[in-house]
Amino acid sequence: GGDEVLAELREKLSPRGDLVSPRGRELTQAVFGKPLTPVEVVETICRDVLSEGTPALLRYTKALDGAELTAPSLRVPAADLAAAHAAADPEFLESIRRIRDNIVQFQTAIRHSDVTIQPRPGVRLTQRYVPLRRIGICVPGGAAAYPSTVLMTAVPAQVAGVGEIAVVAPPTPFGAYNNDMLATCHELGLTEVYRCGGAQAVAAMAYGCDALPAVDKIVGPGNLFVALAKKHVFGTVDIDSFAGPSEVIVLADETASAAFVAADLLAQAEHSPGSAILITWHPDLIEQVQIELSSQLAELQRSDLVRDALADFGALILVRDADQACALTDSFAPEHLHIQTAHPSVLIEKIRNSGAAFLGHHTPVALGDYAAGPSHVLPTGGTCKWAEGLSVNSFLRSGSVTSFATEATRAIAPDVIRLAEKEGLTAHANSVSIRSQAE
Ligand code: HSO
Ligand code: ZN
Repeated sequence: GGDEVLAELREKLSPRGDLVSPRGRELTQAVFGKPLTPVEVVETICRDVLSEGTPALLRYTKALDGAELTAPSLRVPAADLAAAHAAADPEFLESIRRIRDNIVQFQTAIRHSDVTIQPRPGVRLTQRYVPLRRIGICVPGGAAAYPSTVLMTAVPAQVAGVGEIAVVAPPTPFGAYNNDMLATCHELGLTEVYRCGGAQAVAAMAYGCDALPAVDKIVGPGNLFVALAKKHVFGTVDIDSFAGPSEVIVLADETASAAFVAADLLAQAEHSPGSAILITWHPDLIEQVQIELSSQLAELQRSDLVRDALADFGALILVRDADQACALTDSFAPEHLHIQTAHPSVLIEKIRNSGAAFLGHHTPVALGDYAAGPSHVLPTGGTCKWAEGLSVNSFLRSGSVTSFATEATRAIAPDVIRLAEKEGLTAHANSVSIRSQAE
């Protein structure tokens, strides 16, 4: 049944910080002198960066990323950002600007604004929203370069009005030495870019060091070590989420195109690891999609990786009807939900849980990944049951503002005093009664 298949997938997709892999055994033996689990690695790195600061950040950048940097060369010079921008493909930069405008338009529209009510004469209650002062963005740089991640994190922060944005990317050809990534930073006016990644970059941003001043919140995707480090420093700073591999559930009926559905599943698997699940109540579609998958796979650049990801984390599930499909989807709670049916807006109403939903045959998830306007940083691993995707509002902190005139305080005083006395807190009661007595 679909239930078991999905439960098994959830299990396989959940990040494991407690296991030493064969490669991890070798690497941790070399760097730490003993085999450590990922959680132990992250705890060690965070502890060292907290106590030693910049030297520990540089030491781990050398030991784990192989880059010998100094405190000054950790930060990408302004001239390098400008040079990357000058060297970038002008059409690429035009796309970046158009996409930025799309993101700004949507994020501006959904930005929380202050709310004030005056429920009774003399009472004024406000919820006000204040941008965070300084945030840090993790940009991955392992298997591919992600200028889109710079857009999908920095632009919402800018719309919120965040004053300072630090970007960290590992010192790799896909990270802090990637021309497109650097050009995107320059285009967006991001001047603080650091050549570091992994747990050491997260720890530096959380605790602060001479070379990298502390931030208030850390966002953005990363590998297991980045995710575990963010979890470790949560509480010292805020984080966006504890993210695992990307996922999609495609719901499709007989109106769906097998070619489109297969293309969408392959796009998700391309994240390798990425989980791609089709749920349909149209039996013919499974077979048609299978045929499309193998013919489209042959044409892809990373076809081996994509094939493996599909085999490990993919599923084609046949259900009785649309209701069963919706129930299964809801319990899996996918990061991405793509509804390719005759009436997608009817089905979406039956599904509570999805990080981001895409409706219709012509709304591939890739539109959201790159250009539509909502951020592509989304809750994975079933966490969309209680978490939400990154947005402008992730960079605002709200606080209340209360103001009572004399008469209003006098009117509410008996209720306050009664409760304070019940709690045995007579000083509380007194601080109110003293005002009711005053003339
Ligand atoms: N699907 C990823 C975002 C992404 N896709 C970046 C391509 N580049 C997580 O939502
Ligand atoms: Zn994607």
